[in-house]
Amino acid sequence: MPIEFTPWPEDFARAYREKGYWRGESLTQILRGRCAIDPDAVALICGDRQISYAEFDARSSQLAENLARRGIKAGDAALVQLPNVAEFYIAFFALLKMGVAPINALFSHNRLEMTAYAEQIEPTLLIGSAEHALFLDGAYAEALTKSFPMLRLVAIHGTTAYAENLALLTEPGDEAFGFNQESSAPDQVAFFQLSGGSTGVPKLIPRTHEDYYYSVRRSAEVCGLTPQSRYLCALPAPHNFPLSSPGALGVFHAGGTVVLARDPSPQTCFDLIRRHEIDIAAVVPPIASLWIEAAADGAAPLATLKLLQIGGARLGDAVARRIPCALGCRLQQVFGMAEGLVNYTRLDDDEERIFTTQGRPMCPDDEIKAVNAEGERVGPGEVGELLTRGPYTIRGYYRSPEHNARAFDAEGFYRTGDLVQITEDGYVKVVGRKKDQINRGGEKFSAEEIENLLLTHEAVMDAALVSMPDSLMGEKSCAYIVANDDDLQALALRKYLRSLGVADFKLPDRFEFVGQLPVTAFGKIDKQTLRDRIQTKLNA
Ligand code: AMP
Ligand code: DBH
Repeated sequence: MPIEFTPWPEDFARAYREKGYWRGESLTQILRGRCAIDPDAVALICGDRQISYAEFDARSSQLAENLARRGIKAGDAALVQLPNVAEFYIAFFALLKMGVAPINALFSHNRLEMTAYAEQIEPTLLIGSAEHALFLDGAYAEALTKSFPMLRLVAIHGTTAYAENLALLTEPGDEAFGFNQESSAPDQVAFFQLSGGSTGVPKLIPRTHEDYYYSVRRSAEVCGLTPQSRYLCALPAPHNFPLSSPGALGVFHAGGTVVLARDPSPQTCFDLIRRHEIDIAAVVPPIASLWIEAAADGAAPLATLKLLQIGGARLGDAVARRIPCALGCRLQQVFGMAEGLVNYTRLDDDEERIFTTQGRPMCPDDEIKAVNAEGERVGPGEVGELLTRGPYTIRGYYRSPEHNARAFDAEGFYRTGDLVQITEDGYVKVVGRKKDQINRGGEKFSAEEIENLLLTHEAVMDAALVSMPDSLMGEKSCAYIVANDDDLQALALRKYLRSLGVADFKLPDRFEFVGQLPVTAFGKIDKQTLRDRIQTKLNA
């Protein structure tokens, strides 16, 4: 059974095909295409390993073969959590070749997130990493297998006593390839992307082969990738930005080389940039600040770096202006979302544009509008919520009819929850947010998710999570708590949240204990007042 998703209306689909955005091709064509052109070119560098396109293709087919032998089949879903290692891409293509839809969890995700994903996709396959605390021993994998009887295979990157070794499953075997290359149809779901969320339960984003392929192809074009491109993947590999904007898939499409960094610190990345003559890299704003600082501290120049892409959270104009001089490269702002729409400043834009806007949509048929509270379009330069639809923006989250009714308007526009200004010539500036989300230096999560967890603590009567400004991260989170126990302390609440298995980046950075929470005229918690309060307190 193909994975369900909300299709584009027939007239839109027809237009997107006629205009060549959708080409009826599976994402697996990215690898196949490069193998036909230059199989010996280096696709991936991971530590000391250099992997050619031919080897990449062969290993992913071998893994598919081995998974198929163990009963994994087209139409299945897989829960995958890997750090930045070559096997992430090898496994991704293996699953695409088999028509198995993966959900690629971030390495920072923990038990709570992983279990919530499993509940939604009912995976037959779990791929994890022995480096992650969850998979150090077999307890969590066993618990998942108990809760999800359809889960039939666990493969772990690294050696464990309890599961198959993922890397070994990619090793060329003696047997002839027999697996059935049964990629799902190009107009069907290829994989799930993750949303930063604005509700209690994280929503999954079904992406089809041809819609995602378009965004990869067009991104590679906008960013000028060639077979000579050498891209540093320093952000978590599964994230939409380093996967597709243009990210690793864009680089593979162009025939270039992806170099994997285990973390985005200047210590790790500067060395890789010099050693592997990196010319393009992508980071979030706080990392850009760390890179600037390290460069000012006399780190050797990054001579080969031509383009630094920054996105995921709002980049301050002042930091933007420092990039070219401090790092000796051009800046490209990228404002994207896993739901689809990606905006880029263009390589030939003038500096003012590059420093002060988050770019413009990559596709001529991306429709964008900024609307006021009544849903009416506002004029150029006025602030409104950004709504969008287009050939690579989803029409619905996975199995979320109620949420979809709110997240999309009657004409199928996705309500991004971002407050923007759209300039006369179609450039977008992000000025704020309507959605109840924390964006902690590019790592996004729903306030409601954490509030719900806090409310399960016996001493917590009421809870509200709001963002507070932070000079490095842009924002951090502050939890306002009404407790029925005067002795309740921040430490105990953090410990409690940890015990629930929530990812560390979602733990409130600060707790404020209060007698009651302010409410609006409608009786809802007045978060703006709380944001103002914490800001005043921090300023004082
Ligand atoms: P998600 O929907 O979880 O993929 O997160 C996408 C969201 O990240 C956007 O809707 C914005 O709120 C935020 N975002 C991404 N890139 C930028 C950027 N360059 N500037 C400001 N916000 C951004
Ligand atoms: O933050 C994002 O989700 C994001 C940022 C830049 C994204 O999805 C993208 C580019 O594609």
